[in-house]
Order: sequence, then C-alpha cells, then structure tokens
Amino acid sequence: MPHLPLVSIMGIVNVTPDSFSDGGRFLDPDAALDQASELIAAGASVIDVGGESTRPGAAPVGEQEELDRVVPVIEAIASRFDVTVSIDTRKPAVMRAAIDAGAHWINDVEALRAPGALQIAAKLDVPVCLMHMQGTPGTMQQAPHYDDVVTDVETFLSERVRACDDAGISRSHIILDPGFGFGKTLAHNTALFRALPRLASLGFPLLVGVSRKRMLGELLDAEAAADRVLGGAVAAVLAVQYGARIIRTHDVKETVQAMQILQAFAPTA
Ligand code: 9MG
Repeated sequence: MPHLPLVSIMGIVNVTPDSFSDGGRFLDPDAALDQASELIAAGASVIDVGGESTRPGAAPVGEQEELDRVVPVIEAIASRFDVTVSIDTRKPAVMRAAIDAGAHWINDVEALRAPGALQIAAKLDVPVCLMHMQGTPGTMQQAPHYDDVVTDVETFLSERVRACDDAGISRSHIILDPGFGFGKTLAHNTALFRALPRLASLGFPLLVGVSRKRMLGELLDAEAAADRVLGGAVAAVLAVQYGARIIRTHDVKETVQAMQILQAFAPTA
C-alpha cells in the first residue's frame, strides 16, 4: 500500500439502495466487505461506512434499518482489516452501536446537531468530523442561500467547535468539513473551495469530499459518475495544497496516485 505521510484517504462504502453514484451495489454485507477490501488495497487508510444516503433529495432512513445495514459491515471490516473505520451517521444510537461494533471515528454531516449527539460523542471519546450542511438532504439543493458563504460556514463550524467544548469533547478529536454540495450552489462550492486555506487556519484537520459530486459534473458537463473521476482527483490535489488533510473519495486508486505525484513534486524545503 502506498505511504502518504501528509494525507489520509477515506474510501467510501455506502450500504444503501440509493446513494448517488453507487446506490444498491453494497447492500449485501459481503459485497460491502469486498468493496472495503479493494479500497484498502488501493491505499485507503480510513473506510467511511454509511447506511443512510445523504445525496440531494434523499429520504431519511429509520434507526433500526440503518443499524441493520451498517453494524454487520463494520464488524466485518474492523475484525478483518487494520484500518480506521468511520461511521457516517447523524443518529446518536447508530454512533454508539457502530463504535461498539469496532468503528473508530464518527462522520456526521449534521455536525452533532441531533438531540443527544454531542453527549454520545463526548461519551464515546472518538474523533468526530463536523460537517456543514444547510437544510436537510431532502431539500438542501432547492434554494441554498448565504449572506457570505465562506463567513457563514466558518462561523457555523466555529460554533460547533464551541458546542463540542461545552459537551466535553476534546479539541484533539475534532475534524472540520465545509460540506461540498450540501445546500450549496456551484458558486457557493467554488467560493468555499478557494477559501480552504482560511478554513484550515481554524486549526483543525480539514476533510474534503468532492468525489463524483454534481459540482464536478457541472464544471465538466459530465453527467456520468465515471466522467467525474479525473476532476475529483485534480480537486483532491488542490484541496491538499490548500490545507486539507483527509480526502473522502469513491475513487481511492486514482486519488492515491494523484497524491503520490503531488508529494513527489512538492517543494522539499
Ligand atoms: C457522507 N458524506 C457525503 N459527502 C460528504 C462530505 O463531503 N464530507 C463528509 N464528511 N461526509 C460526507
């Protein structure tokens, strides 16, 4: 597996029937495990397991259904591979069950705003990614609006860090994420991307996820997910140059190769 000293690559395993680029493919736990195995072999050091789609327009999933989807997959990955497993969920009960099943991180697109989420995260005492989202997945792309998207997202993330402080979550556990595509137009996403250095200066590891997203499709006039892979790898390189430390992607092999080239040619002094 390639060694990438500066960057962690987070590979995506969606155990859902409707995620936007791989929906339904990994609902079977064995298929999800095979997918994780492939991502790890390609160089992922983190595997993000999600049982509720957060693509634009997605309907929420019940707690039991989400548990039934993710727990067996997390148990299987954590028991077979020496890899960090992240649980992509908004629900406190799923956070707890996932960590009990062997997951190591929480990835919450709602930044621990669900009732009880802050308290559970504090109790579990694990790293947590706080992501910005305007609205909910069901409606977030209908009419996103900001006074100033960069300041609004920065303020939101800073407020969530303070909420974590108040709940007793260690700052050393916090990862921040501007949430590309979550209640944002292409202009919002572009402004935020250019502002990654400013967001990195908040002093927390930054996670960036643009893999296969609509913003790439719009920029490249590419409808098919497969036609967004190269754009995603280029964006990942830029994100790292702008201060990102974790890249969340479906396309681990291509992203790792892009990072290898970046690191080979980066200034040494
Ligand atoms: C679950 N999920 C989908 N897109 C994401 C992104 O950009 N960041 C994080 N943290 N999670 C995401």
